[in-house]
Amino acid sequence: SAFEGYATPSDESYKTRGEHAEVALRSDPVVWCSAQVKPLSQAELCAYEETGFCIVRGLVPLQQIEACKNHLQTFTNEDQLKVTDNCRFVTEANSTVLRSIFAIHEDKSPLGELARAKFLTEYVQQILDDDIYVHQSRVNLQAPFKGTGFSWHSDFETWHAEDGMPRPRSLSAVVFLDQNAEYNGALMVIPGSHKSFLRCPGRQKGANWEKSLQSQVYGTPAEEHLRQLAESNGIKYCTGAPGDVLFFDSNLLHASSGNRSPFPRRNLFVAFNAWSNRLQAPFFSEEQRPEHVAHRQRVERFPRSA
Ligand code: 6CS
Ligand code: FE
Repeated sequence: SAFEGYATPSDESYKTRGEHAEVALRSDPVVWCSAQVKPLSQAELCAYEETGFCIVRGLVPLQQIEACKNHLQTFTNEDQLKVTDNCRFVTEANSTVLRSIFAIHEDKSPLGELARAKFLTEYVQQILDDDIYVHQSRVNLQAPFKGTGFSWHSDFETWHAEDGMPRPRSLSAVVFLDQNAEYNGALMVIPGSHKSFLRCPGRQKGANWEKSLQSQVYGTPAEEHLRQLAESNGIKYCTGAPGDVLFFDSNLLHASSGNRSPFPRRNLFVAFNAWSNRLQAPFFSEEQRPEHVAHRQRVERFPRSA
């Protein structure tokens, strides 16, 4: 078969990176807990289950947001110029403009503290109904005039293929540090798309992540499948104010246009995985991505009832 030579999970529900693009159904739950009333209400959980995301307005105090932005100013040009292989700083393609800073939750800084804050993790624990840990964290900067955005993708597709995440029992918390508007690269989502699994065409050779973090090619679905889903479900902009937090399922299709505005769009992304769903060998890739992109060793467990 097209998938020979790869480690495979016990079933092949989420096979991808084969010869052909294909639409499959997600075979796992979205909300893993049953009746629970905190912090999300039953109605909010239902909406999350249906759409694949929810936005909690004003969750992070503005003082804390300001401290994070002040700290971001300390990442200077010097850091940008130190960009080398296996480095946690990623620039825009052919540029020294900073695009992403990975493993941000490991810093002893306001950003590191925010990424591990209980008022975030309790939402994630409720939805995933398990102990959790940080699979990946980053700040995406979408610099004024220069941010180039992200192609349509499902995070889980990449995490399964390239990082060996068995199932989509994971989600991202996105803290808006700046106003997120249509004109500065606010995230776009296809509501409900998390219930399909879009098998992506083509198989990368070698270290795909070096390119994909700047501009993704492998791990992007067929345009025809994106069109079908967007036609039936629509596209929604996740706009909001500093301190708002977007929680979205790891299999929700999302993208962002570049930022041609004079305003930055800095967001903190923290991807949480269920403790029971920790990484195995990559399912559809020869190479394992580095620790700062997909944590295997440096994992701190956040217990549910703590
Ligand atoms: O490759 C990854 O794991 C990352 N790439 C994107 C564009 N989103 C999810 C994740 O942060
Ligand atoms: Fe993503």
